[in-house]
Amino acid sequence: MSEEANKKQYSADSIQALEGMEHVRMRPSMYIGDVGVRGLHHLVYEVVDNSIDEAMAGHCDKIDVIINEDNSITTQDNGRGIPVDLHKKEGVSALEVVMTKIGAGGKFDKDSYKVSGGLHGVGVSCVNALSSKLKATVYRDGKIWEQEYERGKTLYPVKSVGESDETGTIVTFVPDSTIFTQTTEYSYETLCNRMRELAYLNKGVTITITDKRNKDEKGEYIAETFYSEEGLKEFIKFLDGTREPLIQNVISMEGEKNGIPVEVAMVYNTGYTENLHSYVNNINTHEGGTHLSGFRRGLTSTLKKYADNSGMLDKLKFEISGDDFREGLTAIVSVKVAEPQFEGQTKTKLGNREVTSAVSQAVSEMLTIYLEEHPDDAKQIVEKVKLAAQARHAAAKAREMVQRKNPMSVGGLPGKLSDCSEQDPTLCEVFLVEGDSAGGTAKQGRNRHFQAILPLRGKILNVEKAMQHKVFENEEIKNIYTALGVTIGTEEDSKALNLEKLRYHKVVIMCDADVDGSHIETLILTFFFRYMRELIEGGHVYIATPPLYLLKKGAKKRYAWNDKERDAINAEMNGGASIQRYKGLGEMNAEQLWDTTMNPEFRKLRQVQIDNATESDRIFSMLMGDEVPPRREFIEKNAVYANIDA
Ligand code: 0RA
Repeated sequence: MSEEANKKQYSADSIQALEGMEHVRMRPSMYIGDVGVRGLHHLVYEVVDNSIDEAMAGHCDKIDVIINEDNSITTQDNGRGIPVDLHKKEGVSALEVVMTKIGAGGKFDKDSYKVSGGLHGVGVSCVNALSSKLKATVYRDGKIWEQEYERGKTLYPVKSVGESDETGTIVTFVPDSTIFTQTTEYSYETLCNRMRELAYLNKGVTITITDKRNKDEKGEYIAETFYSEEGLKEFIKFLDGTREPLIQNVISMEGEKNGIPVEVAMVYNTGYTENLHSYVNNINTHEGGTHLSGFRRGLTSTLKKYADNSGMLDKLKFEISGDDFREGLTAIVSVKVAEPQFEGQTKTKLGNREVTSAVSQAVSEMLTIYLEEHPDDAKQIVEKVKLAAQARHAAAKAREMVQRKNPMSVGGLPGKLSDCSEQDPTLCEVFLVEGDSAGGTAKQGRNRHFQAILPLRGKILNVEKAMQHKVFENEEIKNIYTALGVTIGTEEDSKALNLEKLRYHKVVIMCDADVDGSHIETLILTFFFRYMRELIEGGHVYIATPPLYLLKKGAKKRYAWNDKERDAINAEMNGGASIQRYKGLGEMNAEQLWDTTMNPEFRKLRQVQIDNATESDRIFSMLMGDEVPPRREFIEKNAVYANIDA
C-alpha cells in the first residue's frame, strides 16, 4: 500500500471505529443488555473478564476491584499488560485500538485461550464508550504507559509516565450518568457475588474487592478476598453448605475431552430439589444447553447401568426416568468453548453440538470410578432414586389436578380470586395478598378495571422442604397456578412453565411490612424461584411496598416508607406531627392502601430480578432449609436492609 493509500485506509478505519463507539452510546442495550442496575455492573464484569482471560492464559494470578468513593471503578491485574506497541494496521498504539475499537479485544492474540463470548466479551472499548471518563495504565516493557478518554474519545496519545519492572493493567472508569440514568451506584454485594463466583470458576486466582465508600468498626475499608484452591469442588460445598448431605464426598473431575476443557462437581443432599448450574467461559448459562444435556446424559446412563446391575430396582413397578436421578442433586458443569454459540431467549443457552458428548463422557468416567470405589454412597444414591421415582408417580397425579379445572370455582378460576374486567393480559395486574382481611381491603381499594386480588391464606407451603407432589397438592399453590393461567409443560420441555396464557403481566406480592410479612413474602418468592422461575425472568414479579408511617399535622397527611423519611417529613412539618406506625396492611383503609401501595401513579413497586442464579439458589436453600444458624446470621447481617425494604 502506498503511503497515501495507507493514510486513507487509516482515516477510514478510524472513522469506522468512531462510528462503532457512537453506536454503543446510541444503542447501549445491544451491547450490555440494559442501562439499569444490571448493565451498570456489567461494565465491571467486562473489564474483569479480560483480566480473567489473562489468568486463563497463565499470565495473571491477582485481580483487584475497587469501588472508589465517587462510585467509579478501578480494576487492576498482574497480567502481561495490554500491548502498547504500534498497531500496524491502525497506525496507533495497540492500547488505543483495544480501548477505542469495538470488537478489537482479542484480535491480535490468537495463541492464548480467548474464551470471552456471549453476553460478556463485547470488549473494554464498550466500557470506554459508556464511561464519562476512563484511564488506562499499563505496566509493560519496563515502563508505565497511560492514556485517558472521555466518552470513548482519546484525550492524548499513549504516553510513558514512568519506569517499572512490573507488568499489568489498571483501568479506572466513571460510568456515564447520561447513559445510566437510573443509577450509577454500585452494589458491593452484587460485585462480591460475581467475584466469588469467578474465583471458584478459576481456581488459583486471587480476586479482591474493596469498597472505599464504607469503613468497618476498625476504620478499615470494607473488603473481601476470594481465592479457591480446589475450584468447583469448593464451590459445591459453598452452595450446598446448608443442605444435609446424603453422601460425604463431592464427586468431581477436571480434564479435557475432545479438546474441550470440562470441569464437573456434584453432590447429593437429602432434599428434593435439583440444582444444576452450568457455565460456559465463566458465563452462567441459565437456559442450559448442550453441556447440560451432556451432563444429564452421562449421569443417567451411568447411574442406570449401576442400579440395574445392583438389582436394587428389581421390585420397582415402574420405569425410572431421568428426573429421578437428579432429586437432591447439586451440580456444577463448567466448560470452556473457543467459539461458543449462544441461543435462547436470553442468549444463555449453549448450542455447540460437539460439547454434549464431551461432557457426557467426562461425567460417565468420573461417576463410574466413584461408584466403584464408594459402594456405600452408591447404595444411598440408588435408594434415593427409587424413592424419587415413587414420589414422581404421586406428583404426576397431583400435577394433573393443577391442570384440570377446579370444580369448586366459577369458569375454572379460583373462587377466592376477585378478577379484573380488562381482557388484555399486558394491562392486567394481580395482587397476591396475605390473609383474607387485607385481601378485603385490597379488593375495595383496587381499580377493578385492571387489578385483580388473590388472597392467600396465612403462610403458604415452604416448597424448599416439600416433595413435589405436596407442592402440587397445596390449595394456595393450585390457586396461584389457575389464577395466573400458567400450566406446566411446553412442546419443547415437559417441565417448563407455559406462560402463553398468562392472565396478568404484573404479579404483585403484597404483604405486611413486618417480620411475618417478609417471611410470607420469602415463602412466595421461594415458590416462584423454584417452580415459576420463567415468570421472574420475564420480569412479571413485583413486590408492593406499603408505607411504614402515617404522619398527620392539622389537615396535612404524609406517608413515610422508612425512619429517615419519617424524620425528614416530620421536620418539614416543623415537628410535632402525630405519627402512626402501620403494623400491617389491615390497619390501612381501602383508600389509604390505594393511595400508597396500589395506585400506579404513586406506588413504589420493586421488580424481582435474579442477577446471580447460583447465589440466589444458595440463599433460598439457606433461608428456607433446615439449618437455623446460617439463616439467623443472614437475617442479622441484612437486618438494616430488611428495615429499609420493609
Ligand atoms: C490484548 C492482547 C493481550 C493482552 C490484552 C489485550 C489484555 C487486556 C486486558 C484488559 C485488562 N487486563 C488486560 N490484560 C491483557 C496479549 C498481550 C501479549 O501478547 O503480550
